[in-house]
Amino acid sequence: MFLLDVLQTILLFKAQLLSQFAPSGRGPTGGAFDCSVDDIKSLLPDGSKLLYASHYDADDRFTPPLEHNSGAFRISSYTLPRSACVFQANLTLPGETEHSVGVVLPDDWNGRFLTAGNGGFSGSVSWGSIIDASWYGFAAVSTNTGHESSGAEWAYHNQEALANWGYRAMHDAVVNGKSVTEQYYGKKIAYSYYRGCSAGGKQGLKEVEMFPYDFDGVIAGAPAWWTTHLQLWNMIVGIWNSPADSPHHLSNEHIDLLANEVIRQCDPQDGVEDGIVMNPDACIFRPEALLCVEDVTDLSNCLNTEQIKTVYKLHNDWMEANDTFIFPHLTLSSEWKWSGLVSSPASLGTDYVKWMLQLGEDWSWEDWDPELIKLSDELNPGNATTDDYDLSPFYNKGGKLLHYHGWSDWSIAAGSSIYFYDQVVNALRPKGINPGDFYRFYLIPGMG
Ligand SMILES: [Ca+2]
Repeated sequence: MFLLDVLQTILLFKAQLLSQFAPSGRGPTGGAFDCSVDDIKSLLPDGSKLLYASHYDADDRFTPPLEHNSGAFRISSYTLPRSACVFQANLTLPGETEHSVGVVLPDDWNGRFLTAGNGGFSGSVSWGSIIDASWYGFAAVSTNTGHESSGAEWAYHNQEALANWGYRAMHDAVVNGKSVTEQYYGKKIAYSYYRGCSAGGKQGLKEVEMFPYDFDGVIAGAPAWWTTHLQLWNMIVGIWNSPADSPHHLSNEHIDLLANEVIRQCDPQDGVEDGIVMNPDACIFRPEALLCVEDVTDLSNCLNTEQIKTVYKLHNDWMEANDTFIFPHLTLSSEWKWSGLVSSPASLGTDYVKWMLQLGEDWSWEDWDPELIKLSDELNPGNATTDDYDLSPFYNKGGKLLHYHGWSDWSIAAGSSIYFYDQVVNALRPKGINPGDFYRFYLIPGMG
């Protein structure tokens, strides 16, 4: 550590010295380096490949090149809110692998550093998030987590790629992003933050658990933290509602009918009729209000008894043999988007089994077997699950964690965040740590 500190001091001194002779390039006032390809290349670790670096004025458009961002759900064009240096580079990771990082360095830097998370199976730089951050003056970094793909095929027989996705790429992006930022501006970073939602929420918690010194503050939204169970749950709720031609299947019309009935019954129970259910777990809901009566002819406006059983299954925790709790239930008021999850077994689950549990492309949801839960726990692909609940190292170094989850979340049951919070409380209270001193958890009514 001492040697690293000395090295950093020398580099910073060099940067300050150089700044006196800096060319009038495009970069921060007084900085030692400008946004030229040569300068940015010199800031990167050995073995890196700088793909491009350009300076943009405020209101200029930046379009990430498709060839380096093919895993994005769609290629967008962004307006730079402030003048900034933008670059993308491939950095090396163990096992002769690499990941791609995008970096935005605003000219008018606020002295802080922000890392942005990803979504889904997370295979592309989150350009929108880091460009947004530059509006506030943050220097910001995002990684593609080691692959360019929104699916999970890359994980098949590839433990290095799984480790990159699970935690290695993110940590590497933070370490190198910080180093580049401090060299570029010739100043130490005052504070380092993280922001991410869904898969990004999980990445934030993983950092808190594995690399507590990376961040001073972390915002983890709706974290997909329980990878080993969540991905299977994403699929099993669709299996419970399959096949589509069975009497127990809830069609999209029936789901809409149910969603409206939940709001009709639950909204007023919190005392304010505003279309929002303040506390879904406090609502007493009776789906039987939707039961088809005898001789009804229009079956699209009511539910049969088999469909009511499916509703019960979806509104209750996933339990397996011997009362084993696997995953929490979908909350009341999450029904508005159930069609996106339960219409058929979701690829978030089937892709997970095929490529991350390594069962291959021939596996289909009809092959479901509860033994897969055990396999998932044993493999814990990429060590991505964040179940090391003892957050005391992060607390002890002064870190702050802000965690939120929408009560009406239809893709990651809100109860999984409640469960996580409770486990942290169980881990920290006996150590004399009051979680409220550094960890705030918010459930947000109406947020999906
Ligand atoms: Ca209400």
